[in-house]
Formats: sequence, structure tokens, C-alpha cells
Amino acid sequence: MFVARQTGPQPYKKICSSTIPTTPTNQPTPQFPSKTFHKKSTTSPLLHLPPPPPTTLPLNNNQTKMPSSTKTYESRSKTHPTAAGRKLLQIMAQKRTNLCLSMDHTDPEKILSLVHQLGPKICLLKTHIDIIAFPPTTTTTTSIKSFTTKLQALAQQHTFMIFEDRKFADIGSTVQHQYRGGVYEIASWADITNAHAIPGPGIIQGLKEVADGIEEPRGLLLLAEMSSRGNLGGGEYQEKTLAMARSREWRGFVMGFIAMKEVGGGGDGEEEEEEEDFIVMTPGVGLRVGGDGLGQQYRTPEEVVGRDGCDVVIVGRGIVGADDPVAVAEVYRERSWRAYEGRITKG
Ligand code: S5P
Repeated sequence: MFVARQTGPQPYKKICSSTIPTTPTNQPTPQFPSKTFHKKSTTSPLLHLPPPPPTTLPLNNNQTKMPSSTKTYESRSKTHPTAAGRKLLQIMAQKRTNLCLSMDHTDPEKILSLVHQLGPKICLLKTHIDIIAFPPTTTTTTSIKSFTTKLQALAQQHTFMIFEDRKFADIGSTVQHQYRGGVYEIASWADITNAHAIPGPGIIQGLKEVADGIEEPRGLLLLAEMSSRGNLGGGEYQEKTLAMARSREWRGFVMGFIAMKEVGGGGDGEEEEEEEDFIVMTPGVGLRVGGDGLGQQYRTPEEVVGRDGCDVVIVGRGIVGADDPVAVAEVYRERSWRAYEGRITKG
């Protein structure tokens, strides 16, 4: 019988409380507020966000458009067309991390404990809120609200943003309900979410209308391609997704892509005077090339960031399934950051 070889990060089998170091950071355990989500939150002292850039960035005729991958995160944080993008790039530059932790655990208490330990290493926390097994001790909605409020408190304490990996894929009207309502109320707590482009531009419009009603910046990533073997993204699909993202209507909302290499960045042809900047976030990252036996494909931080021009590495089991998640997260952070520094030096 064929048995798929697992050469990348291991699944969660290894995770148990004994594998999680109890005092890896010198931060005190947070006292989580018992109150539920408030739209207005105080901004971390680390962040003094610059004002939005002008909607058009004039270039003189001799100036060549530079791909985003050759610029520093800091310079991009001043000109990125979305407020969520500016905030994220500023966090990345100031914390010196382009690591996104994919927290695909199902136990809410374990998640909070790990996020508290790993918060200092990351610029972004990625969640799958619908895989979490919330306890039926109170109503589910109350448990979820309390959990997301705690996540927001941790994001504030350690200065990272939250990305709910919802992968919306329906018509505009339906995704509005899914984003705003239901038991998860994603728009109320997730800074960033993502969507497939397959339904056409209505999905972006629907999500943007919800985001426009939220006081804090909200950003959207479109999936241009996926990390899994045989996925239907990339190529012509990616070109069409990029064309959709470039519409002026969602400038300020579509902040980038899930993709395996740099996307766009050289101007869009129609608006020759503008430079565009899409933040590319990339899953399928391991310390070695490999796979998980279920189609996931892993590349190294050096390949993803250094060679292929991606901005943020998304790592799940490689960190969460490790015996010492904090030590391993530091290896991912350091290698991904060095790959970025090498890239901008070359550019
Ligand atoms: O193409 C993709 C897109 C995403 S968002 N491939 C992915 O693997 N993801 C997500 O990234 C996936 O849902 C999971 O949450 C994470 C990768 O986890 P890992 O354990 O394989 O690092």
C-alpha cells in the first residue's frame, strides 16, 4: 500500500500541554477584559500610522516603476493604498518580522496560551474560527465573543494583526451575512480576511460594504493561487484575479493576495501614473521542502521570500506542532527576515 511520506511540518499529534513551554516570554499573563468587543480600540504606542497617501502617486516620465519586492516594508508602509496594509507593513518593519502564525488548533484555551507565547515573534495571527471547539458551557455566541475579545487583547499587547482565513467564495449578498453576522461576526474582530475571486467582483463589493461600516481598517486578500498540489489557481486565473483587484472601486480595501510569488506591482497599464503595491502572503512554508501527504507543498523561507518576492510567510504546523514552538518560531522569523533583507539589498 502506498503511504505518503511526510517531509514537512508534522500534524498536531505532538501537541499536548507538556510540550508547551510555560514561561517562554517575560511578559505577564494578560488579564483579559470580560467585556465584549468595542468598535473603537486604543492604538498601540508602537503605531503612529501615517496619513493615507494621495490616491495617485505621480511618477516623472523617466522614473521606472520598481516592483514592490525591491522596496523596504518601511517605505511601503507610508504609501500602501490600504490602511490595513500600511498598519501591517509598519508592524513588520518595527518588529522585524514577516512571520504570520497560522493557529490551526481546535482548543480555544490552548490557542490563547500559544498566541500569548508566540505573539512577540509575529506580525499577523491567522485563524480558522470555524474549526475551534468552543465549550458548550455558555451559549456558543458568548464563548466566541469572549474568545475573540481575548485574541484582540493579545493582538494589542504584542502588536500583531488578526487575519481570519475564511476564504469567502459566494455571491456578494451571501458573503455580507457571513462576514458581518452569524455566530462569528468576523468583521467585528478580524483586521484582514480573504476571498476567492471565482464568484466575480460582486464578492469584493459585498465584503467592502460591510468593511466600510467598521471603524477600524479592514483589508481583503484575494486567493490568486494556492499552495496545494493540483490547485486550479495561478496562470490565467491569477491574471483575471489581479485584473479584478486592480479596480479603482476597491482601492483601499484589497490589500494583496494569497499567492506563491510576487503579484503585480509594476503599475496597471490603464493608470500609468500609479504604482501599485499588493502584499503577498504565502502558506506552504517549512524549514525544508516537502509535503504533508494531503496535497500541501512546503517551500523554504529563502525560496518564498528571497527568490519569489513574497512578503509574509504563513506557518502553521511547522511551529504549532513543534516541541518548542517559541524556539522554532524564532528560526522561521529569523530566516524569513534575513531572506527579505537579502532581497531588498539585491534590489
Ligand atoms: O493556498 C493556501 C492558502 C491557505 S490560506 N494554502 C494553505 O495552506 N492555506 C492555509 O495556510 C491553510 O488553510 C492552513 O491554515 C495554513 C497552512 O498550514 P501548515 O500547517 O501547512 O503550515
